Amino acid sequence: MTVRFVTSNAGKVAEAQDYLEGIDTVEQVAYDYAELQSDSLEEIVVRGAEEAYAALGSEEPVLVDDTGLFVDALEGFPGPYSAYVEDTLGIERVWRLASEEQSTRARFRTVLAYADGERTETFEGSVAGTLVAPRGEGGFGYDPIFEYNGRTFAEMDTEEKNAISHRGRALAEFADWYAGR
Ligand code: ITT
Repeated sequence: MTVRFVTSNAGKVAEAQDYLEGIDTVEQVAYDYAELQSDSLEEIVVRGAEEAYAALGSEEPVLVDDTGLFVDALEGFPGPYSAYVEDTLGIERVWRLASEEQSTRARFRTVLAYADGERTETFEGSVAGTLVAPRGEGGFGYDPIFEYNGRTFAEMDTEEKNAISHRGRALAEFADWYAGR
């Protein structure tokens, strides 16, 4: 069975395909589920996955991913509003804001929701790092300003990023559960 990854973000799909290779195929599906205005990534993905599954019809399960970048010294900003802030301020200004604080520690957090019409399950992953001036050509989104062990996520290939990242950890949990369900 194919898992339909409901997202507008091809970067997320590439990481899931790489991670789930040999377990199942992942197909990107465009469906603009109503993104709940909420502080909780869980609430956003659960609603999104159930809505998408019902709207898309057919049997294949769906996967929805909501991710946020949480800057410690900025009380978790931009968090669930990370997509809006990337579009409006841009990642370089997020780094500048953080660099005026005592600490540039930040964390990525991903919650994945799987829905197949019978059940909805969530899987979570997070990673801590520091924000730096943009470096690297790989990845997407905030990757160029997120440094982990001396390299930004944009300086890693998909496999290296998946081995340590928020999404890689959530995908690991999902893969375990999916294989044994
Ligand atoms: P969908 O909602 O259609 O899945 P999106 O890109 O809007 O796509 P999110 O709301 O989950 O998805 O993303 C929040 C923001 O975080 C957005 O600006 C992404 O580019 C960024 N982002 C998500 N995952 C990331 C990652 O692994 N590395 C860097 N930035 C990431």
